[in-house]
Amino acid sequence: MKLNLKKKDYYICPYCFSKHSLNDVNFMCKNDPDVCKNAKEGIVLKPDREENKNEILDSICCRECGERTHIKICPTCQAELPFAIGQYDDLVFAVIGAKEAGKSHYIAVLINKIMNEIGSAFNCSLSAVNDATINRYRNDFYNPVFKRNELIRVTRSAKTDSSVKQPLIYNLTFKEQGIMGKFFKSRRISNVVTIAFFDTAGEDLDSEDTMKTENRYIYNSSGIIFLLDPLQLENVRERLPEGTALPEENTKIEDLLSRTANLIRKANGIKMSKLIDIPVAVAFSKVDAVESLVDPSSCINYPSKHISRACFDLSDFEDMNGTMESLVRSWGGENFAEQLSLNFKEYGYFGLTALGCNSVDGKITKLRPHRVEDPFLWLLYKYKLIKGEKRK
Ligand SMILES: Nc1nc2c(ncn2[C@@H]2O[C@H](COP(=O)(O)OP(=O)(O)OP(=O)(O)O)[C@@H](O)[C@H]2O)c(=O)[nH]1
Ligand SMILES: [Mg+2]
Ligand SMILES: [Zn+2]
Ligand SMILES: [Zn+2]
Repeated sequence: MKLNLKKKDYYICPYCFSKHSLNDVNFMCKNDPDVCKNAKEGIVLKPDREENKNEILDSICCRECGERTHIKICPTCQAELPFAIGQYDDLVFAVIGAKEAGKSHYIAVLINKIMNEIGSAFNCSLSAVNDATINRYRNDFYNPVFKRNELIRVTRSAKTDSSVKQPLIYNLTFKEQGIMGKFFKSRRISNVVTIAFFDTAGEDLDSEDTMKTENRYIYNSSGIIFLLDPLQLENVRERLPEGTALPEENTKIEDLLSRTANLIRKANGIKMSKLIDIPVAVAFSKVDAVESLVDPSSCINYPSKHISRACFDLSDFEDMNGTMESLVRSWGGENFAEQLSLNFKEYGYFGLTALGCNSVDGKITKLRPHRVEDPFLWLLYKYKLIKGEKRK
């Protein structure tokens, strides 16, 4: 089965997830506060709804100062909406995993990879939709890892730090492949999707109640990247050489998975007899730390060829999917694997490392990301945004 992106006649606010018809959008005047009372007091401007059809209004004029404004505001939560809201399809990707599973580092490295390498291979480009995304990515993700070689700090609970609830929102714009093939790139746009990435604080995934209020994006998501820390698995902890630094034991992965599945079922009214159709990419994070337990000839030790082949390499995926699933099962994740197949229609197993090295005193010793793009490309493939090919 493949999922289809359909043009919608509504939009969903990426902050509060309320659903609105396309003409239900408010504006905010951004004139100099000394000039305009509406701008100074942050008065919400409501356009006349009768007049326009069910399509997104691009701008309106402020009734106080007459300035035209393009700043759109969600009628429910008053957050500033992405400028292209309602014009494109949107995908919400949630990265979940227990505390310390490696979510924040994964997001830091993945977004950098998409910006720098995926674009040229797939004739697309990723651009932040607002300053909040640019600033948050730079300050909380990019700067520590890429500029200061430092570990990112623990993500704080959304209950105490509301910035955690703010997604990183990007437009992924695909350009038409020119008739002359790869060398002459067309500038015509063939597709745009808005992608919101949510980083979650592992501690917020410890109770269904918190998930329901603080992590609404999970049950509204189009794809889930579920990170599994191999260092949390009993069989791995026992087999690693003595003296290996191990993180504290956190939430059991099968508990987190069943909590996630229950939440999605309840919120969307999906019966137990039905499978959930949100694709789930299950990925071992930190595979660098368990290198000694993996067969040296395993596909996990080779880089994936999706980017160099400029397609989703289905043969590589099949190898990895099989290898990783059997590792999950043999390392004590039998129950997890069963639960996954009993709840979700579409899933794949992956293995990756964001850092590719251990850290010493909070410093990243040698940054060497490996296979971080695989789950993301699989999701794009599932949504038919990139094509898949078997090895010839
Ligand atoms: N060896 C290795 N360690 C990693 C890697 N990624 C993360 N780590 C370690 O795991 C710790 C936790 O990583 P985070 O990305 O902060 O984990 P998180 O899932 O965001 O954790 P919370 O924010 O608490 O939910 C880091 O401080 C690193 O010590 C990796 O690729 N390899
Ligand atoms: Mg984190
Ligand atoms: Zn909203
Ligand atoms: Zn004004």
